[in-house]
Amino acid sequence: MNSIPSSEYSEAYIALGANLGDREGTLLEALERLDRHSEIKVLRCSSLYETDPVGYLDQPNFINMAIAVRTRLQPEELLTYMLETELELGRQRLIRNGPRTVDLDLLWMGGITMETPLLTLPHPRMMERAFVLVPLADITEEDQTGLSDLVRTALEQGGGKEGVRFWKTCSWRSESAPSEN
Ligand code: PH2
Ligand code: MG
Ligand code: MG
Repeated sequence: MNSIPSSEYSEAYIALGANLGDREGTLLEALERLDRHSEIKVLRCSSLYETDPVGYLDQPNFINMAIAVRTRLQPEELLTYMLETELELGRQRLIRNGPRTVDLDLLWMGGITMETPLLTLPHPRMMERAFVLVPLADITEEDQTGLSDLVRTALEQGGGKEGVRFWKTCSWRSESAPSEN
């Protein structure tokens, strides 16, 4: 496993999904909680998409989106904070691939590959899922680690955007927005 020098920032990509309760509100609250961490900054967010459930079909439609963050955390530290955030927002794990108030999946982190009992990077199923790829394509243009080409190719070769419908743009303040002071 390769670790990142503790002084270095990396850019990480996270997929978010929700299909119970106030789906959009919960996703935006997750963004706030990630950004509130002193070592995580949310850089960009994709549009929000409404998506047909994949895998386990007898459940409500999801809202899915993706974000890019900058962090000095190690991958497993970031994942641990993501899992804590899921729990704080009411996530329960009852049915595999089943309904959830919020799901935060770490997809890609600075192009590194790793496999531990807790975490595999890149995320092993990300390139097969339109509900991950379509949002991701909104925010990978700036990426310097090869993710943009991988996402574009996977979208061209896979089933395209089937089951994924634009819902609304993300209202998260962008990095370049003027600050208040
Ligand atoms: N997540 C799953 C299983 N199926 N389907 C959609 N549309 N969106 C998801 O986020 C999703 C899913 C397991 O994490
Ligand atoms: Mg998931
Ligand atoms: Mg998950």
